[in-house]
Amino acid sequence: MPLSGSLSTDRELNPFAAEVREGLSWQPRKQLPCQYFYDATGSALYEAITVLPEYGLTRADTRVIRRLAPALSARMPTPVAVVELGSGSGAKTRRILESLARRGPVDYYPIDVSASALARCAQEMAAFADVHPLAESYMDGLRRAADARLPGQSLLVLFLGSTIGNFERPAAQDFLGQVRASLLPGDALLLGTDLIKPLARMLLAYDDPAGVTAAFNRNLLGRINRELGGNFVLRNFAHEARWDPIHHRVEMHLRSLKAQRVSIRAAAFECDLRKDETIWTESCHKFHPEEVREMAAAAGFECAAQWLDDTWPFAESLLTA
Ligand code: AVI
Repeated sequence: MPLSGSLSTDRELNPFAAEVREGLSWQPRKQLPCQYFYDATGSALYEAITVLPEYGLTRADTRVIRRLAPALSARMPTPVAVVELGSGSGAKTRRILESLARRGPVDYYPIDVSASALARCAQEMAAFADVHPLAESYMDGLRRAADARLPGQSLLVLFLGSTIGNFERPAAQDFLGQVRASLLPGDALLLGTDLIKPLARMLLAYDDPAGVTAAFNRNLLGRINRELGGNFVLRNFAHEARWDPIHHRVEMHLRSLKAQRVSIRAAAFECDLRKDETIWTESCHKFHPEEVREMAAAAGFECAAQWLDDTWPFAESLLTA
């Protein structure tokens, strides 16, 4: 129950506190926004997830990029600027920049909220491109990079790692439309999407036996405790991954192991959780290759090529404006 304060003012003062309060007041089920997973602890846990044997997504993404880099760079009109949405340290992008750099000078705009990841990225990519790091939201960064475009320069936008799968489907569609609106004919978007695969495989990827994903999920409560003065007792919550067959997504939840009351000082908020009530923390949507092509077409793109990984079904789609 909110104890005080107006939501719009709070959002400006402390967006994290406002979103946590809003999410835990949500009916019929409580939820927390997944973008807050990534504090220093959460980012380190996510790095660990990407090398788990059960989580093949990142390895598949890297394999496909390695394979497509020469063909992709041959297709892009030069000179070219590369804009990466959520670059992290840019490790996967290296191959693409390397290939493009063989054809001429490249401007690279990595966009990420993590200043430390951007600094690492700038250092590592400096050998292949002029790096212009942007610590902004995806769309603000993309607009800024588009505004800085040199005459005759084409734009290649990278949205890798199936991050689009963490958006609700309507939001994903809307996002593609916004990206398209920032591009000109000849520009392109390379979009990574994780594909539907056997159920057991998808669930194990989000509920690994070593418990790394469980720790990643619970860390969201830990972050609320640390940054917002919450009093969540982490051992009172069990990690849960479930498949939603209607929306084609793995959902992550935190199940309350008993009836409990929690309070969050900086959000001026407290709420009760029933035994077995869950807090929905993330959705990881999975796609069919043809669905990606349809979404692209609805956003005004043409799907010029699609590369798939057979070991871990994953698609990289080249969408041209
Ligand atoms: C960042 N994103 C693409 C990951 C995913 O698979 O949806 C986040 C993640 N959550 C749990 N494990 C990985």
